[in-house]
Amino acid sequence: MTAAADPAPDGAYGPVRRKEDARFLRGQGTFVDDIQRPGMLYGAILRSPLAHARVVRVDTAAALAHPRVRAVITGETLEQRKLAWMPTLSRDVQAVLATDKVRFQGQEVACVIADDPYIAKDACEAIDVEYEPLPVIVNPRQAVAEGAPVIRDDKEGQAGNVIYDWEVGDAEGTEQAFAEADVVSRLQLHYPRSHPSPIECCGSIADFDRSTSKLTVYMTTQAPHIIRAAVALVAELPEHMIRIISPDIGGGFGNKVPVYPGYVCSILASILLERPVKWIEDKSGNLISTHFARDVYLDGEMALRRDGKILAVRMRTQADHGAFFSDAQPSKFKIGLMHSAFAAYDIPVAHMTTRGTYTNKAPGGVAYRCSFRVTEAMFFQERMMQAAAQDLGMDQAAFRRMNFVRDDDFPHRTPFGFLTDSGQYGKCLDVGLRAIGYDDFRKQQEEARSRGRLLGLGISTMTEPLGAGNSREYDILGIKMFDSAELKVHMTGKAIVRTGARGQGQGHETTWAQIVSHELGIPAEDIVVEEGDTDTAPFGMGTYASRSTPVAGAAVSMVSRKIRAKARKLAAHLLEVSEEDIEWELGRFYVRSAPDHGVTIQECAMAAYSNMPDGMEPGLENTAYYDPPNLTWPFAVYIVTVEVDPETGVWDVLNTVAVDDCGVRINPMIVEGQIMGGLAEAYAMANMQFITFDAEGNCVGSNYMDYMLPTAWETPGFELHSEVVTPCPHHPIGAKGIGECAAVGGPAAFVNAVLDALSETGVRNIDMPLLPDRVWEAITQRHDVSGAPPVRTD
Ligand code: MCN
Ligand code: CUM
Repeated sequence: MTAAADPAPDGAYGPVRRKEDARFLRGQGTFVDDIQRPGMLYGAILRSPLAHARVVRVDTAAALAHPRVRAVITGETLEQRKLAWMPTLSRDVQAVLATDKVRFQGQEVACVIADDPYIAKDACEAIDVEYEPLPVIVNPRQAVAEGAPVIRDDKEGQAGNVIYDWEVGDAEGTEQAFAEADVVSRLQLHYPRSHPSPIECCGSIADFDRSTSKLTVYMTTQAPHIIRAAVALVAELPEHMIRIISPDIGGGFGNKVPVYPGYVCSILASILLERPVKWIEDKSGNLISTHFARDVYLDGEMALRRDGKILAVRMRTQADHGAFFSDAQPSKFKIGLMHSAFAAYDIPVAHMTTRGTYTNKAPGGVAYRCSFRVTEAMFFQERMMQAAAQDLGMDQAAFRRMNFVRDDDFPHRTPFGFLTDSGQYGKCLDVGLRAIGYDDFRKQQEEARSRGRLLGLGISTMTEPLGAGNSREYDILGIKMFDSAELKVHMTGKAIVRTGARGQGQGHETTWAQIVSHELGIPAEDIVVEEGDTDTAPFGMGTYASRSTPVAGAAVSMVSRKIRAKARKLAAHLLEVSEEDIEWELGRFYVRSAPDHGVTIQECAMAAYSNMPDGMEPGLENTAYYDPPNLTWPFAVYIVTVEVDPETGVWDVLNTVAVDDCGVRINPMIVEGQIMGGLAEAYAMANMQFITFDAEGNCVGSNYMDYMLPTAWETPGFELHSEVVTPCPHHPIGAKGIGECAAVGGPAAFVNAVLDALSETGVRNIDMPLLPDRVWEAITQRHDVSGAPPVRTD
């Protein structure tokens, strides 16, 4: 079967209310912490207060003396069993519990197992750890400075703190294009660390059954099958003896892809004690130690012709990976899909160099609504576009439009080598400009300026790659990226569909049912969707990089078509005609020459169990594995207008317009929810969220007093537009991913708007978050405000 779009009659797509919300709104979801197992014990983790120190001694005697403490696991305990280190998803190793050194504040040092979680936590405080502090490295510059301490001295052959140097593109061609440029525009910025902050923290319950040797783990994971593979490696258990169950998840945002030491500790404790062991991370633990995102220094230039044509782009990036390189990303690419930058523009040549370094910070980089660092790529792209237009004295919209890939120019090879396949970029921009009232706003802005008021407008336009893989190019640890769906139609015509994805709030229980319904005409309410149990779900790579609809969703439609093909044979048998004489309309087969003579899909289902033709295998179920030919490339335009108060640096959003083209929308209401959520996060990153480190490596922002999560009160309103639909040419239902678009493209629109308001000052950059004091500094001092400000601790 090919993926070519099938002209299935329109049926089930539309703004159907989310099925899962019935239980969520009633507080009846089942999250990891809701699950109780008989005889369950509780784990708590002691974390390092220091960012870099030698571990001299860990004294657990006082903790162990507590009558209700069952075990204390330390790095030393694990080392004796060769379990102190675990493999990461980027082929590094990470300490499960510290042995030789601690390498970031919040690193896991010991794990106490007790009868209840409070005792476990108290007993952690009774553990006496002697540390010998070491010099601390908190940014890539310090990491490569002369005489810098080697953070990863556990690794043989690791002389310094560089993890990798990697490049992509055409260095020579780019050099030449720059030599021929009329204008060269430059921009340097830092995309700060940000934090996914799901409402539910990470957690697991490991339950090892000695009698069957089977290990069951309930776990907050976005990728249960990958975790099963990782556990098989760490615990040295064969895969069929491991069952990972990911129940309801209270938000993931990328936070829940990696393997965490807490998971491993609960598993090892359960194997050791032969009791179920629950570990639930607390909020500060999550904020301080969980996988972060971004923390990339971007520096680049653009070669331009006087009339505005972009000739070439050069980018240099430096990524701060923290103490362990543990990003979950395609193994072929060292810095994720950063080189998807500038894909929306027709640029002949480009070159990028990247360097990854270790620092004394929690590991991270790829996590938080990013599709493997696309967020940084698009942020730099759209900030650079604004700077270049300004340098040329060109209109922001006209400059973008002039350089867009044209509608008739697909498939298009991007400057770094991706292949984009469809889009109507100019049309999306038109819709956005009209909605924001572009020309009027520019006039208002002029007029306001003459009265000392600062109005600004920021544009961000981008296409981004969502839905890895194809399996030729994308793998994680060698496991190819494809996905799967299994569909079982019961004899009554009700059905269950399972996929290898695992939603965390995106509405899969609704949209997968809509896809089956669209393909087969079975009402969506008659279809149950189940994900996240490795014993029952078909193998898949999980949910991240907005890959569920592009890959698992495609598998859902392909398996439905396999079912339809078999049902057609059953219909021919029931109607006593040959298959060629059968026509399909949604939910029903009929005889071409006698349209009233037909059978429903439900009647076919019954026949599959009660009246199949001779020689036909009974039943109506199947599985499809889907390996997408390409990524999907949604396009988006975000336009923001702001007013900046020159006295205080406070800025207010006046208007936000979003035009998202994600191809065919299965459920427009869910899609809008995804866009609104993403814009709220984009606004938060641009405006208020700040998680940084002082010179000693202390995490500043380890609680929600310091690290702001916007509520409805802080979040401005958004105007969404859905009129541009460019179906994905290779996806069976023409859909493209949407889960990350607004978080990826949004931040640049907010930042561009504030800088546009400040255009008279000559300020080129203020690094996020654009807190009032930083904006005020830019206005009054008339200089760029870059990097995280040093946080004094004396
Ligand atoms: N959809 C649709 N029509 C389309 C595209 C998508 O109706 N053309 C629907 C989908 O069927 C799905 C939802 O929109 O119900 C998102 O789909 P998709 O773009 O495929 O993204 P994923 O389901 O793979 O979700 C992952 C993505 C990522 S990577 C992060 S990070 C993120 C995000 O989703 N985390 C989220 N959105 C989130 N939303 C919630 N509520 N919680 C998170 O943790
Ligand atoms: Cu990069 S966060 Mo999402 O891809 O799970």
